[in-house]
Amino acid sequence: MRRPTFLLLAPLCVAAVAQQTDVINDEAKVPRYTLPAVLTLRSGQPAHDAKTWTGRRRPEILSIYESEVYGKSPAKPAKLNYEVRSVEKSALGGKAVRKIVTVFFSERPDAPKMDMLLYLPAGAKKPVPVILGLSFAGIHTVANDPGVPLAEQWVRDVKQPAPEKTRGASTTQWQVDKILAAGYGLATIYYGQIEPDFVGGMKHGIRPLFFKPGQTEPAPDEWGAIAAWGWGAMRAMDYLEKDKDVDARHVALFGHSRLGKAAIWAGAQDTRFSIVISNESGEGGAAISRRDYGERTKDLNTRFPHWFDGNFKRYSGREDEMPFDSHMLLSLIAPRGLYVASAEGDQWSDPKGEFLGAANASPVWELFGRKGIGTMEMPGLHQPVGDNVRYHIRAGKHDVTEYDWEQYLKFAAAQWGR
Ligand code: GTR
Repeated sequence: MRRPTFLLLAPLCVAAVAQQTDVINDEAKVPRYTLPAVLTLRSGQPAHDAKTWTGRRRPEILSIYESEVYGKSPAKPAKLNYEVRSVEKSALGGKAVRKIVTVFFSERPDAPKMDMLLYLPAGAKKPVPVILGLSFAGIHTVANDPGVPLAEQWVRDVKQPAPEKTRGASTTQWQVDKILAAGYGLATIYYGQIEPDFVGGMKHGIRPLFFKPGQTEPAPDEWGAIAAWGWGAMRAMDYLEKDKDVDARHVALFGHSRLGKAAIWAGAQDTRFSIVISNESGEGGAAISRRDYGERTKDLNTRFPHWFDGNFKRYSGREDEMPFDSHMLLSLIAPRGLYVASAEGDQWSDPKGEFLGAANASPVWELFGRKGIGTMEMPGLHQPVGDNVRYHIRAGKHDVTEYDWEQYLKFAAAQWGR
């Protein structure tokens, strides 16, 4: 039986790492820390108004994250092309219009390209808002063939034209019926088409397209895989802006786990996303890095060295020296809508650290006269808090559930007024 490899491997490796003896899983053992001030310029001057924030502080934080964390990404390529490969007018039992669109990053025939699966509510009278998500499988199958190295399987299967075998395999994680019923569309892209997710996967993805002559590795401040996935989401947005059935002013970018990190970083850079949703993005995403609880910078850098840029490696075990922390990253979404969500059974992602990232970013929303999360008290289970910055923690494991989507759709309706 062919099954998405990621779904089989990820829970096992998370469990293995969680058993490391030096990982803190006890709130009483978390050492004290001090966060860098989000509303103070590097010069020490305050950034206490929206103008100073937007004109001076925001670019400072963005450039810190570009150089020290995810790495700089290139601008949109001049030769970006799209092909709408199919339009089915009556998909999902008549509830949806289904489009498959291929985005070509380069004119080179062997260059990577990505397929977007787009569902729009049938019978819509005007352009609809869309939730865009990077996905772990989508319409691509990554086989689980024992004896064949993962890297080979991945390359073999992703190089094929989308076989659509896994379409519909993760219906609980993608609540398409609820999304359509809310009057929104859903667009997904398989992240492995942008760059396969393993050490050495880079050479099969988009990053080499932008190398200078003779370059074989990104420079220490150039993009890692997370930035590459996020860049793919921005290129998907380029297409959505051109699709007349889509209301591109109302596009929410969603991501779970490592793809939650990618969604935050793409949403931080690209203000066309009107909402950013981080589902259990954890360390290197919404969670405060200085809070030594669950996953740490050194775990990311040793287990997933391809995710972040070269400069980020210097912060392993030295979180206190970071000139940034996740509240600063999340503040880059202001004054747009931001949703951060956690799961009680996902302590590796540090739910409280995720909450504190959102809570400590919230003063930036207030500069724009918009309410942020409104509390510094971590809420109990199933009690979403906040206005333009919202947070919840639910029961259950590291996953995306119906409950999560119900909250995201309520948030989108409040943000978009439709
Ligand atoms: C884990 C990783 C986390 C999270 C997760 C995922 O192994 O430690 O940072 O991103 O993977 O993406 O499932």
